[in-house]
Amino acid sequence: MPDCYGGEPNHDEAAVRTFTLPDMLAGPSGAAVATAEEWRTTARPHQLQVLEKFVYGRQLPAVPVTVVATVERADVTLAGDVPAVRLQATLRLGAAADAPTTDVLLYLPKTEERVPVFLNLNFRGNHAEHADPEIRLSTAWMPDDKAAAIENHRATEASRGTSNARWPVESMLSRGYGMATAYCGDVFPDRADGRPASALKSLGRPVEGALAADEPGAIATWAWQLSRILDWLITLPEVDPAKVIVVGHSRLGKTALWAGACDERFAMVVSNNSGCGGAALSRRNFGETVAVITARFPHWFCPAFATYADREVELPCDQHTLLAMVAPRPLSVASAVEDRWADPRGEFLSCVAAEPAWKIFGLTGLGTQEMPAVDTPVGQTIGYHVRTGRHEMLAYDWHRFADLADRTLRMQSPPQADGYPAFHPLQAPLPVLPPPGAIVLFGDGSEPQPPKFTSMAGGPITWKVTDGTLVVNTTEQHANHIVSTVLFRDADIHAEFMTSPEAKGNSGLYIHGHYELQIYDSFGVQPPTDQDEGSLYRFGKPTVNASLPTGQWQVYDIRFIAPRRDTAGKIVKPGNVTAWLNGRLVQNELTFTEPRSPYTPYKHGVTDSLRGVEKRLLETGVGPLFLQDHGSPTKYRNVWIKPLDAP
Ligand code: GTR
Repeated sequence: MPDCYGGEPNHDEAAVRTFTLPDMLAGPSGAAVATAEEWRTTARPHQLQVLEKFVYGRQLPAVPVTVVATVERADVTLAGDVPAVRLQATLRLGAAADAPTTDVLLYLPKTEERVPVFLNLNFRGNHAEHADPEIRLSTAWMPDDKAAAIENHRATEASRGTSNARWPVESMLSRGYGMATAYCGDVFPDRADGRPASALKSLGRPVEGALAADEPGAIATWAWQLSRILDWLITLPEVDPAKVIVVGHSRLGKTALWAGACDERFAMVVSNNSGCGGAALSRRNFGETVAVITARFPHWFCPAFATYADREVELPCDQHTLLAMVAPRPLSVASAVEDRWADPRGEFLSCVAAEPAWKIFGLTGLGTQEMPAVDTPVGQTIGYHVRTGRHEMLAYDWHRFADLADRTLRMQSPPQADGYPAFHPLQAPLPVLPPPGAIVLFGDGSEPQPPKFTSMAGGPITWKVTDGTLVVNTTEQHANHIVSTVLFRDADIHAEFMTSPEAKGNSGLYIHGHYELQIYDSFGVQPPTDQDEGSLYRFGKPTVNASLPTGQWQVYDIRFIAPRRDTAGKIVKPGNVTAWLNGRLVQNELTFTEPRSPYTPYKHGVTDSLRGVEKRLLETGVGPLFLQDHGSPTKYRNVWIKPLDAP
């Protein structure tokens, strides 16, 4: 059946051909490289050239960037009382008389610190991205578009804010990110005959007549625009120059990937629904094809790409090669389940195929080969999700990009000093499979095993196992905690739990019986305190409120580094804890000393058995995990401990 564009794309998974992908780790000799050093020096440059030659065209040169007149700065308050600084600048790209200009709009959160910034190109002008009436109205050519109130190829006052759903400035600023954008049409009007009006002319490239096979097109020109905006962004004192993230949706997602491949100064790269010629594998004949895209948009790629129409299997690269260019930097790839034209599975498989480029750096990319369920983000240094709904870039997607940036660029500094492996736990899909070396205290219900816990008196537990979950059996004293039979000093701890509305869902992971990672119904509480979920109780509030509502499965992953004590039992080196809750980093190497809770099981409901446990703990630093009874029938499953040392 012909699609709305007149092509005949396949949308039947059963009709997808089998294919072999070219080895993206291959260097110029054809042999695959095995080390990060060889990748950087031989294979990566070679593969980048292959992408230039066959897909996007030669990279365009850097040119001097100057601000026309002055940068306009204004203090503003955005919706929801979000204080911000708005910057608008017109940048001249190059010194040539006909050098193009581009208008950049940037919102920054109000803070003394340098901030990470998301930079994206937009489709309809900066004024369309946000309703702020002070945003300069673009005067550039635009495709006619009723929904964006564009008439006779020009924006109108009614165009303001028409793409707002795609640019959630307020919530990203609240998370500490700056947001920068510019109109792609400033450097290449998006139409088949846009070339003569593009920046290519000022760069000395041919704009008419037959073009060489590797002549850059619109995508390469837009990617060049992104790099020039980056040249300027990193000069701003408010911007963290090592944390600029390039983002793009659809054709501009293809562009973001190419910009990130060509310019390693982009600290992270985000592709949203980029599809064919973006994240999706070309060899998979599903949705848009090379034939369709190069016929409809002959100006996007270099001429060579079109010659692979209907012979994608002969391409010397595929789109996983493009994704691999991002390694070892974080990469986020987002699909939408109804956006079959962009081939969500092909985008996911491309991430899977690119994984070896992260592995070579000792990093986990996706860490899974299984396509996740809808709205279930997966991955470590590569983040992937497929959202409910159609071809769009929504707040949900942006929050997933920010989650990845939070984990990788911002606060992520694994406790290297202890010599333990990086701590980027996989928290989806649930239940999570235990990693090698994990000792399962209670499983996910698939293989029933007796829980590896005792009562506080050292006898059998009275908590019930119901439908494969372990449910707190709460007693009047709220001291019917259970005690793991597995002892550890430093460890990674994983627990999945579901709170009940009773007694505010109170429970907790009581590590060594001294330090409690709080479990509590804290959904939506702002700001969360050091007694809310995600806190190390009475030591530190969570960095964000990552708590989910009662009745939903939640997941904690905790890296616990025990305090060290001298022979008199005095702490000589504080402990520290890093914790992830529901995909968010909630504690980042928080240090702690002597326990502060008045309710520790060694004080509250103490037994002879526990006196012995505490004595050994103070002498050796080794102790159990307690699951807390605090009056609420919290459910647990999939609780494991991965000891990090063998004291
Ligand atoms: C479509 C095109 C896609 C995608 C999209 C967009 O028409 O077929 O490859 O790029 O446009 O950019 O919105």
